[in-house]
Amino acid sequence: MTTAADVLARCAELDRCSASPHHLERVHLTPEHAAANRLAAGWMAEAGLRTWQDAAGNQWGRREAGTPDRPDPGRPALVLGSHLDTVPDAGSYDGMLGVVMAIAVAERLRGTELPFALEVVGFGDEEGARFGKALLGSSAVAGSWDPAWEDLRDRAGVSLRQAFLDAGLDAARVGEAARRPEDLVGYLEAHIEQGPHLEAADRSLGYVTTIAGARRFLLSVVGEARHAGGTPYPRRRDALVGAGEAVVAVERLARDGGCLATVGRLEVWPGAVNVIPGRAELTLDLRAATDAERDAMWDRMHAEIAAICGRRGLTLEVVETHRAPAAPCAAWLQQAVVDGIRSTDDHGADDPLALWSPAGHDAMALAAVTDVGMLFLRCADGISHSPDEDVRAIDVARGLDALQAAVLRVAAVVAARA
Ligand code: HGY
Ligand code: MN
Ligand code: MN
Repeated sequence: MTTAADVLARCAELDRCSASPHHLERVHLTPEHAAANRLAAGWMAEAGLRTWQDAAGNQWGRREAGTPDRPDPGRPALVLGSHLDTVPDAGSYDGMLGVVMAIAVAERLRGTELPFALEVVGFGDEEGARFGKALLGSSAVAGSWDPAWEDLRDRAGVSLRQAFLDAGLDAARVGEAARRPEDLVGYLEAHIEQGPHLEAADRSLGYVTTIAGARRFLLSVVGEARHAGGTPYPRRRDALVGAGEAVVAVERLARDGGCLATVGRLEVWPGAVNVIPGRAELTLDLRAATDAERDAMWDRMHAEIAAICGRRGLTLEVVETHRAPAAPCAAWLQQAVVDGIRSTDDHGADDPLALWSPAGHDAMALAAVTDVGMLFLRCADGISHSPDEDVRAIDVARGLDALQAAVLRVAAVVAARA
């Protein structure tokens, strides 16, 4: 039986599939992504799953309903999984833990009769780190693909369309990755919390009620490059000072307005010590508990940043690079996860902790095509999107037991419907 130690060892093995030997970085449709898919496929096959890579670059495994000796082929599938891509300089568990736990649960249930097929998926791009648009892999599966995304370019200027070709895929065929609602029972994702609440409550596990919808933008502040010595202040249109004032306003508005906004990247041109910056580009990631709160906050932020630029003689260019609606977890799958947690010896397991997720997940894309549920695991100090990401073996052990019990709870519900 696959143990928590096996899961942690596999997450460590996946760390080797990286763009750099010095830090973990694995983005969509790269050789390291292909290597991670091959590793996951090998573990899926060892768990008795048939494996394939879909037209969007996601890695899949499937066992049929019934039992290995008496399969009931072609039944709708319960899908377990998460993502295999990472942010730059990532931790080992955001995404990968959920994929490896899903494979472990499939292996544990190998001989168990199920009224549905069981599938495991490793999505190829949840973070959006390469092309700016997140959830590319799961959006393809949900049938939400936008062909305009194929013109998106990474920082080296490679288009998504070309990246498909480089990976041996064809963007024109991405529609083949879409799944029909009638072929799916639901989707369950185990994921680290990426926040402090489980640790504060001294719990291994929690269940997710809803996943916040994020909007992401690329804001360009345009001024005028001029001589740092010869240009008096009244003649300056300094793009960096304007962008800096905007960054501080973003934090103030979000903090006062109960939202979460982050400027993750700021770039300045021409970037010379003795030149007043003529252009500054900053990314904005904006989230809130509801889409309405998020959208109202964007309107306020946009107006204030525009006013800052106006006062400074700067122009503002706005490109929205990503938008995902908030996704509620289906009540019956929340209940299955609750029952799963209750089956463990977690602290407070008789009354599992409900959490909304400010972090985005593939489940929010899958919610467009099937019901979704999520199991959260404690992570050290709530840290994520950092090499300091860490999980305890006991939490992974309890998570495996809870996910396995949740699958069996779903099986009981589905069997009762028949
Ligand atoms: O950004 C997020 O919330 C997720 O980790 N992609
Ligand atoms: Mn992430
Ligand atoms: Mn994630």
